[in-house]
Amino acid sequence: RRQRGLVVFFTGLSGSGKSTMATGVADALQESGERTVTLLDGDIVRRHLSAGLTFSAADRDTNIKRIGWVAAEVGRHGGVAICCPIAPYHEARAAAREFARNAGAGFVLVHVSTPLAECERRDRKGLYAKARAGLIKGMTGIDDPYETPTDAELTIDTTDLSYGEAVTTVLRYLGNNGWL
Ligand code: GGZ
Repeated sequence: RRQRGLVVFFTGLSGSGKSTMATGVADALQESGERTVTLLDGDIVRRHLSAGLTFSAADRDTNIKRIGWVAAEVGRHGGVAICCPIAPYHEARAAAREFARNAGAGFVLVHVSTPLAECERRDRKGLYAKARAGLIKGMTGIDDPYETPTDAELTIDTTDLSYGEAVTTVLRYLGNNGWL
């Protein structure tokens, strides 16, 4: 019998480790051969599904609702969708959860809670430095809001975690809750 669909939705600041963890979880599930996995990575979504959207509050919400809707459709058909946008607003995250619920899919919100200071220390794309210098406006965590989730199934701070430990934490949660 086909397994129930699932949406694993990572949220957190730029540089928090969301995308890395999402990729690791997606690879592990894919390799297990048990489930078909669709990874909706932030960068790729913004190049295709959400091409043309800005980082205004309204466009961020549109982006998250599109991701949430597609993820729920994947879940409707028994697949696992893994998403990793910043998703700074509670309301849009709640809408994504509701889409999944209406599609009969599970929804696991993973808050990647790595603090701003650590994300800024990593600054892999140099965006925080640019934001501090005033070259970029509306950078999440600097001069744009991030509403900390109060409804996350899992909260993971990657500051002192290896890649393997971070991925294992999510896989263990999914296993313990009957998703694997
Ligand atoms: C936040 C920004 C911004 C601003 C460009 N604020 O580290 P990254 O580079 O790869 O991840 C960030 C990505 C965020 O896009 P999302 O689609 O995930 O955002 S949202 O969920 O809010 O719609 C960052 C880059 O885009 N980026 N400008 N102003 N991140």
